Amino acid sequence: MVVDGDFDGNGLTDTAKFYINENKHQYGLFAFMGQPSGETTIVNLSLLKNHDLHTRLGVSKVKLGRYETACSKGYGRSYCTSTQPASITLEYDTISVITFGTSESFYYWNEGHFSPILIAD
Ligand SMILES: [Ca+2]
Repeated sequence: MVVDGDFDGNGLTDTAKFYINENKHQYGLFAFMGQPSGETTIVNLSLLKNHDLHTRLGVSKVKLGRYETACSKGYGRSYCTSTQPASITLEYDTISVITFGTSESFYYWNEGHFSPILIAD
């Protein structure tokens, strides 16, 4: 499960990938961010404990555009906040993580770092 894209819009290719640690029963989603220096910066996007869950996860790249979030769909806009807005507009390649049958979250580049947001649950 690997996704390539330019997640931060710096013109260099970045890669997102799940890694599983069998010994610790953990898995994590990591982004490998290409830097102008030629180095790669690694960002840990999420670390989860139930490693059996990985068989039900999918990661993909999202098309640019405007998306309604779970906040606006499920709970009403009055519950939306600055960190969970009613909608987001994606200007850069964005990582989607789907837990099949359960939820979809985006990890999108927002003001210099990745922001997670729940799109559907
Ligand atoms: Ca990039």
